[in-house]
Amino acid sequence: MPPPEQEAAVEQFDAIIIGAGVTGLYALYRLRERGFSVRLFDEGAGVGGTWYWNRYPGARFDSESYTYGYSFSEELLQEWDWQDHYAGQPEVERYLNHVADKFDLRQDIRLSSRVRSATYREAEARWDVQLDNGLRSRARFLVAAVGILSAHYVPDFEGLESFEGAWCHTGRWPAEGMDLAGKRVGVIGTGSTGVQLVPEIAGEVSALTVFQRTPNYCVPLRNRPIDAQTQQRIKATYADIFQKCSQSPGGFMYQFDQRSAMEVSPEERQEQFERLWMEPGFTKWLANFYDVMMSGPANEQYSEFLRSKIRAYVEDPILAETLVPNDHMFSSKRPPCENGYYEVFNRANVTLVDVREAPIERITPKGIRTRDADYELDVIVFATGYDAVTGALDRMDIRGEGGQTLREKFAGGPRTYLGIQSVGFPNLFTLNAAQPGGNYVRVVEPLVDWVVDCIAHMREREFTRISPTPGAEEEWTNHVLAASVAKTLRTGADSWLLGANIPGKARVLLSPPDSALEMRLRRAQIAESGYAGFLLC
Ligand code: N01
Repeated sequence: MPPPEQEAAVEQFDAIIIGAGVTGLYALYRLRERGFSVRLFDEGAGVGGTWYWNRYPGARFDSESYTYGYSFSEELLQEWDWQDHYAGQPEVERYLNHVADKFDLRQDIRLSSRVRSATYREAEARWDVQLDNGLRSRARFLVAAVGILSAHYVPDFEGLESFEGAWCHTGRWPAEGMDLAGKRVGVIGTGSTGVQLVPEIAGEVSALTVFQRTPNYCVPLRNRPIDAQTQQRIKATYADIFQKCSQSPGGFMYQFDQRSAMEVSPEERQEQFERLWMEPGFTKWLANFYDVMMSGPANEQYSEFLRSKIRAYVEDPILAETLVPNDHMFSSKRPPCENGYYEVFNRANVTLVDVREAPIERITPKGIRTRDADYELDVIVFATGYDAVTGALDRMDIRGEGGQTLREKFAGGPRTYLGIQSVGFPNLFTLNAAQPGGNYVRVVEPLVDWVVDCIAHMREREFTRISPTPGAEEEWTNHVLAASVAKTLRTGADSWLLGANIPGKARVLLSPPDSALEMRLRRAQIAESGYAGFLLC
């Protein structure tokens, strides 16, 4: 217990939110609208979460801007002009700042405020939250809106501290930028981030060395500016756009072609593959034959189609083969959307290093040493991804009933009910573990609405504590574990979704295995039934 003078300085709220990304901002808006007192803390010096931190050149949406924006305010929808079909980071950050200003959210946000610990005080059924600077606050409800991909991961390469040049992780790209002009730059990682970054900087640097461990199926984004007429049409049809998104499994505005790729003639199949190839964004994935998204011959056909596209882009056939994925199938990971990625490897100043063939052994003062060679570099960029979902929770010391830590509880993967709550951690909502993959804001808005309705329901009934039943948690966790070992496309690749990118991390699905649509319907049923599977008292 802190001494009484410190105790008096502890601010009290109905809810504390951690994270000022798209989820946290919306949760703040909704909770305040319902009359709750709220405080939101974020480590960053600005709002935006992912869109604040990921300032690397090329960072951009892979969902259409107008399907990603918030849907809750018609005024916001009508006044905001998206510039690009797939907005770049600066535009998205401007948008989220506009939202924070428009809805007067900043008064309840404390930036540059990293949460160090959160401790559940059983006698009061309240969470005690402490920041790095020692400031403490307390609230009945704790909403962890810490993001799926926010705990950036730098592999533990020996010798990094000896490197004489500059280095950074893409998820911590400095606001003032990195000085890359005329430099010898190494990029480690060829996931969505590396694939966006590489073509943006290739023309600016003197030499670019790309260290690839696993090649991906990258598809052309085909971004373009939104013209005035299209802008008008988008604004007039928002209701229709969001309706379409709400009916699709992942919150995108596309529906699968209900035909199997294998029931049409080879010519018709090829014609559709080629036609979709010329279209923007995820149409190639989500408006394709439905079975392209399932293990089996249709997926094999499409994977082979994409391999042929990669081979056509890259002039040197041996280099092309290094860029062609062979160890996993299309759609087992979210496909990176590219803008000139493959063509970059035809440039004289770009080198591809296959680190599966010759692994990185260490960082030296002058650059990177692989098993086969030394690469002299002025700058190293780590596009090496994230300790997904649990990483951001683990970086805080969250303690529930009996002093149990969430870190221990989630050591074998999240043990939750619906991803939302865990036994032993009452009144804590882990929103980042409850988000199925998909079009982020479309997935998050209904989830936040559900949690805020639940909190309002508790206030109405004068309940002070909510936690899952042990049976509900057990059943859900088993459901996730079963999906984690089932032979599906999703489990067929070593991705962050399974924790497979972090050495020693349990291989378990980190997001609900069910689609966003299924999760929304399931949550609605649970709320209607009086929150079956939860104990409210
Ligand atoms: O991270 P990743 P990301 N030695 O984990 C490599 C979203 N996103 O930041 O594949 C050598 O996918 C690693 O190799 P491997 C999107 O959902 C969206 O790129 O593990 N290499 C891989 O190549 C995406 O899925 C957008 O063999 C090492 C790379 O680093 C998610 O974020 C834009 C290594 C990491 O790829 C994550 O994408 C960007 C090592 N020790 C991201 N460790 C949009 O378009 C790791 N790698 C909206």
